[in-house]
Amino acid sequence: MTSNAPKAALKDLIVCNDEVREALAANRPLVALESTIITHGMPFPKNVETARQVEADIRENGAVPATIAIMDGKIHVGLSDADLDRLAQAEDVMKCSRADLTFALATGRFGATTVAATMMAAHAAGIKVFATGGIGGVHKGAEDSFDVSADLDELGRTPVCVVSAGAKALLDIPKTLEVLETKGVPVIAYATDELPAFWSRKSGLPAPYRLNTPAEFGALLKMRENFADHGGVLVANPVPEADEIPRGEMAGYIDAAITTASDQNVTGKDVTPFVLGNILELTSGRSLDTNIALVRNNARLAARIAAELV
Ligand code: PSU
Ligand code: MN
Repeated sequence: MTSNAPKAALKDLIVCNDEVREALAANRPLVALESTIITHGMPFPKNVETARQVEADIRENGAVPATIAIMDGKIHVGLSDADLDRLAQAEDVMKCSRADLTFALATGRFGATTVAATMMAAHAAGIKVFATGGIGGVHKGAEDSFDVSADLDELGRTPVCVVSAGAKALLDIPKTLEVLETKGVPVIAYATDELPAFWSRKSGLPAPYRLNTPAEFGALLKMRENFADHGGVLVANPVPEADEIPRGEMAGYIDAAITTASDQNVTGKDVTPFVLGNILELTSGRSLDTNIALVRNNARLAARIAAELV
């Protein structure tokens, strides 16, 4: 007789590499990394170079990196150099958010994990801190398209600390903040009063909260563990000044890229990769340099926060 009881927990689908397994067993600090940024956020070969560089940044700051991707029907936590190369160069890698994970796993497809799916995997593996570039959020025009990233729901339900450079400025940031508040997600800027906007240090919006040191984030996350059902925490870490593209300048590129996306009927999960690629062209690659700088900056902070939790 077949039973409807769940057969396996998500953690049974997880394969950790040796370094991650040992770090978990020894309670050493770990930082999860997503893979959509590699496959859908940056062009080859800068994507692999950046992925390796970010792993090195995490190590230099005292933590173990755990890049997450779907391969051969398993959720891989911690990738070998060979796996990272395969992923970065593979042709049709699925962009996997919560809705896509089972399909990628069941069909054995290559899947890159978004913020949402990376949070799910990190939590199942026992990793509390995750570094990314910018989270997905409420898209401009969402009142018509209903395009709201699953990242926001995941932040509302899964207890992982996500270190970002804020929401991507191509989103409707005020609406994104409203949804995060509704879902009970604390949004805390690092050492600034203004919410950063990915490529730019400023968004024109005050940050809901501010903390100034990794130790303060550590204390907050430990407090949060008393509320296990309270979901994630979003850290908003501004891109270093030397690497930013100021908000006024970005606004023109973003508007142009969104207009092109809508003229070409790009919808749904293709919107974010398309707009990022278009902005890269419009800025002759400068947006990519900024993107790399902010991801590295987030990785360093995430490692220092993770070190506070062990
Ligand atoms: N930040 C980047 N590049 C990216 C993304 C974020 O700098 O490619 C990805 C993340 O994986 C994020 C996803 O979770 O875009 C959001 O996509 P969507 O809006 O379709 O949910
Ligand atoms: Mn979407």
